[in-house]
Amino acid sequence: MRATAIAQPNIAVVKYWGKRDLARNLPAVGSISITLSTLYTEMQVEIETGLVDDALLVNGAENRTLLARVSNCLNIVAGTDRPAVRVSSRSNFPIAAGLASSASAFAALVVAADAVFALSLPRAQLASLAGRASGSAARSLLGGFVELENDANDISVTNLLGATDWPLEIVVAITAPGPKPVSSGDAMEISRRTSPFYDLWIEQQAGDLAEARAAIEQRDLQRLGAIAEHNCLKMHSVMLGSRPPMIYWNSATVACMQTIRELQASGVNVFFTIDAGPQLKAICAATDAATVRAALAATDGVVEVMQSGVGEGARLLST
Ligand code: 2P0
Repeated sequence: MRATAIAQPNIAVVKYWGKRDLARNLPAVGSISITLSTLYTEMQVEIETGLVDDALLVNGAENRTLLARVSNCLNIVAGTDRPAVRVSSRSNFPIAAGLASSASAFAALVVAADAVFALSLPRAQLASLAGRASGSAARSLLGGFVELENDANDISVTNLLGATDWPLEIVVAITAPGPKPVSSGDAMEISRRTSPFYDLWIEQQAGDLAEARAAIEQRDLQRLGAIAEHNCLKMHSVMLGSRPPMIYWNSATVACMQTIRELQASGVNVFFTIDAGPQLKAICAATDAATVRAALAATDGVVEVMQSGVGEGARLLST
């Protein structure tokens, strides 16, 4: 028995930062994201007779570091009595570098596991299970513009707009493709325990979500950009104020922000966001993507530029 699923990462315009419940990996705040179309992770899960322990290949190489997290996610989906499986993932973009590779990986994993173990779980439940493995993964179960709502006991995801409702482009400036020094999960906990700005971050999130929701409903890119840049820089301020301080940016990240400011000053409707890594993501109308891409590619320290439209949620490719 074998199943293969595909999922795209998502980029949050209102960020998830901080956990309310570590054991169940419940986020402390809601978030809103855009699911990408061209970056992807394909995940194959295979039940193999005689296999004693789970095995994991990531881009063709055995990966023991991620194996425990993958096994744990499979246990959450299918229970601990399940047979051992061989898991193989392949991503077409750098992993663990602030490009939401865990979102696409765990979204694809739950969809493949659901098929291989013949569970036929509803999508809402798959999103909740993916979120247990990686908070942002829940959002990649859906396409388009997705809100993750955070109630007392669980999370749920809803579509604010479908994949074709607002044809934006996301231009990703890669400034350092290597893995990040501190995982998002660890960094969130350091923020919660030590940042003097953490409580304010949590307190203001409902207002930021409402503003982003309204901007998306009106398809108002300038309004969305204003709240998304504010929310992103506020999240990084929480990290800057932590002890030890956490700075995911490098000089090229800052140069990219300046490039976006120059584009904005010249009348291009574009905004940026940055996650737990040094890459900058610029979001603009499809008609401006070539201009934005050229400007970021010409920015000092940018090693590669990737581009994506808005994509669909995780789905099964084959069984
Ligand atoms: C986000 N990030 O909303 C935020 C912004 C990074 C910065 O969700 O610990 O890998 O696995 O639940 O999902 C990255 O965090 O964290 C993330 P875990 P995850 O996209």
